[in-house]
Amino acid sequence: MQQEPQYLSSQDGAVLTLTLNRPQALNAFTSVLLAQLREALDAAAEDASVRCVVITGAGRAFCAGQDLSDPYVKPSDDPADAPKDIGQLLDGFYVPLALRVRSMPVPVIAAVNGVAAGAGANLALGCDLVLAGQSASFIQAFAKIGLIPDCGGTWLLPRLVGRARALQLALLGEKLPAAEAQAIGLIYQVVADEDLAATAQALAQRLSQSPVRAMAQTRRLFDQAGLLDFDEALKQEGLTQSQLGFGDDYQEGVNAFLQKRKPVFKDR
Ligand code: T3D
Repeated sequence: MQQEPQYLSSQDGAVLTLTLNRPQALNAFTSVLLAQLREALDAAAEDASVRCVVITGAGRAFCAGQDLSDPYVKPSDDPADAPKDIGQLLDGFYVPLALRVRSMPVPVIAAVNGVAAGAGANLALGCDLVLAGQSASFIQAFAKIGLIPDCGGTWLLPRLVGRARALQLALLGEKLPAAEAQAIGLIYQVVADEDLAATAQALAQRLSQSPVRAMAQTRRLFDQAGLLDFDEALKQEGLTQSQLGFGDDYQEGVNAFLQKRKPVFKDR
């Protein structure tokens, strides 16, 4: 049976906005929502009319992480039942979603409109640019239920803020206000709550008119750089620059500069 969408989707020009839409549960992830969000991103990745994606939440929260009442994870009341394997939830839903976000051919913006907890926080932090309203907050809630930071948290947190801060966030599981998240470099920018949606859309429109193919390659090279030595990173830059140099966007960028006009980028 077809499930009701647990997110909203709208497109303005080349900007696709996906809004997690379970406000009664602070947009906590059910297995249905996780699958639907990944499918929406898969479709966007194949759709040439989409050149930037914004992910946000409906109501007062961005996302409270895994829905702890979802049958997929809720411990059974019957002691005779075998314990549930949370690893299957990760393999089946969180890993494909986190990889999908990180491999999108276009920039992805998180517009964090309220609390972002657990996997909800790490979904946001895996996006390319994270904007937050001033009343938003980030919580590595896993520590409180005996789990480790998932949805990419163990990889993202130390890279974003260093080991000491990452351990502080992960072990203490305390609420980090948006302004502090910006101050420690966890996120890009905090704006007034009432300006968040407009700021995210303006940024997304700007990015959608930019050379997005090169941006996706920049993200890929940043992500793999930590595994490479300097020589290999230089080699990878050369290979990628070579490919981009054959693209239309490079021709367009150079021609537009020389002709003193605004470029029109189309590659994806
Ligand atoms: O098995 C696995 O878990 C594997 C997967 C792991 C990935 C993860 O994401 S683990 C982390 C899971 N998330 C959490 O532990 C966060 C739980 N929520 C909270 O700590 C708090 O709700 C918040 C700090 C996020 C917000 O607090 P507050 O006081 O603003 O709101 P509230 O009153 O706690 O919540 C409002 C409603 O949302 C409430 O429902 P009600 O009483 O009005 O009917 C609450 O139960 C519901 N809600 C909030 N978070 C979740 C949730 N329902 C289900 N799952 C949630 N995660």
